[in-house]
Amino acid sequence: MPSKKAKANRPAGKAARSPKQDALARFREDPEDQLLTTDQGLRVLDDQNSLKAGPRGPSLLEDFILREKITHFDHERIPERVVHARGAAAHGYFEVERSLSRYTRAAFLQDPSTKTPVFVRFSTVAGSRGSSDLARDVRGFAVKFYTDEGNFDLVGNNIPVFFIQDAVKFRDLIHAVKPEPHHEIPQAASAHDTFWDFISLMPESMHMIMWVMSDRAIPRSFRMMEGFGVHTFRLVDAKGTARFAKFHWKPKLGVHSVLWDEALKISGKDPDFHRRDLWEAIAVGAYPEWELGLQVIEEADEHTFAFDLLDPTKLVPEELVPVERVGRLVLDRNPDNFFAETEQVAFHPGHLVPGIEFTDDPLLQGRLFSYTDTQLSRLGGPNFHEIPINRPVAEMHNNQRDGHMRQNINVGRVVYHPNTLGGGCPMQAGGAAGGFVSHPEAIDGQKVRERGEKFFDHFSQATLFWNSQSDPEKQHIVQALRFELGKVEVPEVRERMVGMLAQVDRTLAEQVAQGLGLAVPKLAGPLNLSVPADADPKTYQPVARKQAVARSQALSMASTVKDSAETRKVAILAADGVDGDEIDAMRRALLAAGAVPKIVAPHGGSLKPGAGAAPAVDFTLLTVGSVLFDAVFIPGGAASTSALAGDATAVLFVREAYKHCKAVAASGTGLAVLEAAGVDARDVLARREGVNAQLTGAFIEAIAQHRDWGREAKAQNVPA
Ligand code: HDE
Repeated sequence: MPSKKAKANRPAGKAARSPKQDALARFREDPEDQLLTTDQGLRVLDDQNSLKAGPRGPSLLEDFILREKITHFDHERIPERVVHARGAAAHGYFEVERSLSRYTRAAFLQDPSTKTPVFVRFSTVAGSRGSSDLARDVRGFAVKFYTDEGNFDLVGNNIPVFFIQDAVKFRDLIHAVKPEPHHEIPQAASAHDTFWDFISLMPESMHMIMWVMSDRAIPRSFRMMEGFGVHTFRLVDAKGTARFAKFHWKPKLGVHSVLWDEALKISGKDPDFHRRDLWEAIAVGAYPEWELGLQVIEEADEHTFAFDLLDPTKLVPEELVPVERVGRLVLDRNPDNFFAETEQVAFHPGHLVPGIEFTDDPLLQGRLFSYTDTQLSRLGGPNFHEIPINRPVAEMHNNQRDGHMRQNINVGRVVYHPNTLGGGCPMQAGGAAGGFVSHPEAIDGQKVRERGEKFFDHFSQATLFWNSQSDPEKQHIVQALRFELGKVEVPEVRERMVGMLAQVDRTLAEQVAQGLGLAVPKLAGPLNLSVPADADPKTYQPVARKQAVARSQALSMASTVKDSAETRKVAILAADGVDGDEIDAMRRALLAAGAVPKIVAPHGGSLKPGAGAAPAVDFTLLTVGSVLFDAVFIPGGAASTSALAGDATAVLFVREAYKHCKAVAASGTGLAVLEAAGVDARDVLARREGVNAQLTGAFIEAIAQHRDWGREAKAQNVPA
């Protein structure tokens, strides 16, 4: 009966078939043309009235249909992730460009014709499930590869280093950043006392702090983020030769961010901004794409660096070890159901395949315990690997049995090994049949609670990061620290933090201090107060080691890809009387460049044109803001532009776009709106004579550039 409507209810799913999609298809439940039933398959007569003793009588306990409905509803929630609770995900595939047999025996990395299905979940770390996408935070970038040899999970972040060096401090870090326990304030924010109190005592976090205070922590889109495996991993080839490796994801669209002022406003206008962006891009077929990059280091070179490869607060500068681009990740299908897939997916850095292994990084070692453990309470028991999204496409046979919500119906009487009654099955594979062989790393050490000597160089790479930033990026870091520390109430914590920043860079500390109304303090006593009880504090203090690289271009977003306006959202600001021909000319050019033009107007429906065709309105000014767009175009049409010039919301729209250094263009009488907004037409793209190829070309180029940072200092004075 309602098939047309039911179809409109479905997400776009044009993705090519894959073994994982075939497997998931068996679990999809589709109500199209079906009758309503209970969980037992009993057809439901009437879903509007409970069973009562007479029309006005009490409900009857025997109404098993009512009881089933309410009971299920009462148990719809599961515990959210302790960290990374807020996320969005998509399906896709991964393929290598050419065989990686020179590094690894992993089967899915041998042949460019192998398309490995993946499920990728992006997330923020600190906030709850319902928090804003635009929090200043690290983003999770977790990839599950469904390979023929079992699932491989690369559970990384969009920042290549981490706050702490040892898993033993993770709980403390997270307790410090989460809302304070007495009043549960603030949500999804590090700008509060407990976080900075902890950080001010942990010099090892200073490199990561530089990254999270940079614009990397407020991405424009998940599609415009880098990803990193963070830890050093091991690749092992068919001969058993092991090499160290760092994993990178390089986005095709480049690495781009929003400004903090935008982030704050987007959180109000559209807290689902990143989630929506990912969904919409995939739904229209603009599939997000990344290249897989590898930094490979011979085992013999392990100790040749100024830093320790096992220290997760350090990166390997690309100038020392270049990133080889080796494969392609494409996301081409939205999930059918958020809970079933995005919420129930369970990642684990210990999900490995032959040819990829972890190292002794003490942060990674702790993670190997945590991820299975956390699923036991989050997903309710040991059978979470049987949930459709978590099932491998590789066959799974073992003697694990029973437990909550077991799905498999294991046949036979033999549930142990060795056995004769089951013919010895399932049999051990052995290395030749693909059994996982752990790299026989030599271990000879004393049992100690210590860390490697080079771990104590806490500031050199923080300084490297700072020195590698462009001036606008440096300014944003200073502003971020002024904001964050400005929210700290205890003066000693603020001061201590500024003292710590002075270890990274004097100018940075001075600029932050100035904003806070402080002098840069000289910290009295040891910098590192997280010292083991019996250790001599002196041996635990930061030591600077000479680094081989003073600046690294790859660390600055200024050097990212800026060659495309694809998927960029452009607001065409218009009102009744607009010149429809100008809209058409600009819209055609934008669509040809892959951009997404939308008409924003004072009212909905369609506009009465001054010339040309009547444009349909996509959004009213009330429901959006320029912070939700990458660029603004104001076409001419005397009645339209005089209405907009007199409309405070429209004027604010333009001012904000200008202030946020976005591409702004105006044609014909559109220049009057610029004037009303106090925007100097020479600072943007303006053509009194109307739209021509030069204007559209320059506008598209400006959009591809992402922002005109040169405008920022001047634009600060625009009231918006
Ligand atoms: Fe995680 N982390 N983590 N983490 N992590 C979790 O696992 C943990 C760390 C990362 O989209 C949890 O299933 C410990 C570094 C991502 O589902 C939990 C330590 C990096 C995700 C957990 C770390 C990450 C998680 C919460 C320090 C970057 C989201 C729910 C020893 C390399 C995955 C869950 C998704 C999730 C523990 C540090 C990345 C509690 C103990 C470093 C992307 O198990």
